[in-house]
Order: sequence, then structure tokens, then C-alpha cells
Amino acid sequence: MSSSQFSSTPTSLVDNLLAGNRRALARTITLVENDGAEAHDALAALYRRTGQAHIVGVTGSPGTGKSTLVNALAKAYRQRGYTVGIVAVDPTSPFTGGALLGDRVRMRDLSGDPGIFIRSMATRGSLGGLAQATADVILALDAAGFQRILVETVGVGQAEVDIASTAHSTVVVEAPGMGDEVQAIKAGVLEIADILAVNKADREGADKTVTALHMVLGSGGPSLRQVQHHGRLMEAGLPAQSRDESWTPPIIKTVALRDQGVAELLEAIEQHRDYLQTSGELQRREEDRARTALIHILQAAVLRRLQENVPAQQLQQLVADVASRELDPYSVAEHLLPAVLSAS
Ligand SMILES: Nc1nc2c(ncn2[C@@H]2O[C@H](COP(=O)(O)OP(=O)(O)O)[C@@H](O)[C@H]2O)c(=O)[nH]1
Ligand SMILES: [Mg+2]
Repeated sequence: MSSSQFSSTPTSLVDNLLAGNRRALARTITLVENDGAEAHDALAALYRRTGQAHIVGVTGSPGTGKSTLVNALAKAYRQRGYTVGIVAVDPTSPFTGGALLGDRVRMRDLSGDPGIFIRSMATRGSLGGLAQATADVILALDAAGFQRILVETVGVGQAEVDIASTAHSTVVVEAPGMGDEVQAIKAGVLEIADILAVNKADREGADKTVTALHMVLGSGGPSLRQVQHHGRLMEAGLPAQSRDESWTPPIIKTVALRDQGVAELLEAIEQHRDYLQTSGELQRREEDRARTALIHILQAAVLRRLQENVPAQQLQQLVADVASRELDPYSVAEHLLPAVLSAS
């Protein structure tokens, strides 16, 4: 199949993608990564056909077993007849187009199954940033008919919280033996957990980790929750307005390497999905997702117009003037805005 097949109008690309053509899906994702206007046309045309997939974020510290768990979950979903899209996002990874070890194992295990589509993403490209590129890839997978979309992100900073805002259900993965602290508390990602997986339950200390997590979740302080762990008082500054009050995140022990606890994890995700639908919470999250998407797209559009409409040299001069305190950035921004917003 030659690439020229899709070089005509985006319409054929969109039609092919909607018909389940994997090459069209891959091509659309490449357009997204290159951040071309063509991608926007395609995504705009696809948007109305999305909203069917359940999007599951899987986050946690490096090495907790996220890739292995996502792999096992994908297989479990396939056994139940669901199609699965997998997006592995690693903001720290310098690789381009390649794959990390965990992802390579996964691809070897799952490749060849037409009911699975896997894509790894790193930082490169994309004016809208990784979070928006990820959201766009999820959109394409959703439009292509994948029923469950598993998004693996590394819990290292703000990025994974951003990406979690595009998920319906967020699984935070914890593992014993990674130091005294419960990593999720340390990283501040506990507040985004709908489900907690204590992976590597075959290892010593798993029950202690479960107990520590129960204490944090059970203590119920509205703005500050504390856990006593290994004799140390740990503070987890959870926002006063937690993600939602009427769902208590279940804590599930898993051994991803041996598929243990994976069925239970899948059940918990499906229960959370049912909860979202019956409680009205789904609609609230969809609005959150829509708001986030709109803001990301607007930010990217402003940056693109800035690049297109303001000569790089002029911008560089303004930057130098701001740096030397000859100009202030507030006035420069105001001054640039009309040029940025003028049609290109
Ligand atoms: N003992 C044990 N090791 C595991 C388990 N799950 C994953 N691992 C191993 O932990 C390492 C990191 O796994 P990976 O899935 O790449 O973690 P990620 O960085 O969170 O994606 C690999 O060597 C896995 O084989 C488990 O349940 N038990
Ligand atoms: Mg991984």
C-alpha cells in the first residue's frame, strides 16, 4: 500500500480510518505527531464519531510495572472480546519512534492481533505539547472503534496529572520495595487515583503498602491526609476538592508478570465505568476533558500564529530587550497580540 493513497484529501483518510483501516489510523497519528493543519482537519472530521471508548490512564513511578500491567490488562480485555488501543507516553524518554524495553516486550506479545493497536509517544514535536498530542491520538483510536484505550504515563511531575485529565478512569500503580514511602503519595498522584494497583504483590512488603494506602484513603481529612508509615509521618497534600467523594478507590494487589489480580483490576475499571455513567460523573468528566482540550488547542493556535506572523528575528530582539529590562514582558505581549491574532 503506497502512502500516496492518503495524500489526496483528508476526507479519504477519515473515511478509511472510520472503516477500520489501520494504515489510515497510523497515518492520522503521524499527522498528529507532526502537528500539521492536516491533522486538525482530520481530527475535526473525526470528532463527532468519538466518545464511545472508555479511556483508562495507568500511571505511577518508573519500574512499578505499568507496561507489564497494561500488557496483561490488554490481554484480559481481548479475552472478553473488547478491542484495545494502547498509548504509552513517556515525557522523559529521548527515543524517537523506537520503544523502551517494556514496550518492546508488549509489542512482541500483542502484535499481530487486529483488535489491538499500540503507539508509543515521546516529547518530540507537537506545539500543543505531549498532553494534547496524546489526547489527539486517543481521539483517533476512539474514532477507529477501539473500545478500551489504555494510556500509560510515567508519574514524574505535572505531565501525568495533565494526561490523567483526559482519562475516564485513572489507575495509579504502586509497588513494594521502592523505598520507605508510598511513591504515589510522594509524587502527589494519589489524588487522581480512581483505582490503586499494588503491583509486584509477589514481593515482600506488598501488604504493608496496601495498609499504608488504606490509611491514607481512609483517614478522610478534607484538605490534608496523613499516613504513618515506617514510623514516619508522611503528609499528602490532597486538594480540598477531591476528584469525587462518592467513589472510594479500591486497592487491588496484582502480579502483572503472572496475570494475577488482573481480572480483578479489569472488573474494578468496569465498575468505575458503570459508576461514572450512573452517577452523572461521566458528564462532568467529559466537560473537564472538553475544557482541557479547548484550552490546549487555543494555546497551540496562539503559539503557531506567533511563529507564523512574527518574524523570528523580531521576536528574538524583543526577548533580548525583555531580558535586559529595556522592555517588560507584559507590554510586549500586549503589543504582539494583534499580530498574533491577525489571520495568516
Ligand atoms: N516481581 C515482579 N516483577 C514485575 C511485576 N510486574 C512487572 N515486573 C518487572 O518490573 C520491571 C519493570 O516493569 P515495567 O512494566 O517496565 O515497569 P514500568 O516502568 O512501570 O512500565 C520489569 O523487569 C518487569 O518484568 C510483578 O508483578 N512482579
Ligand atoms: Mg513502562
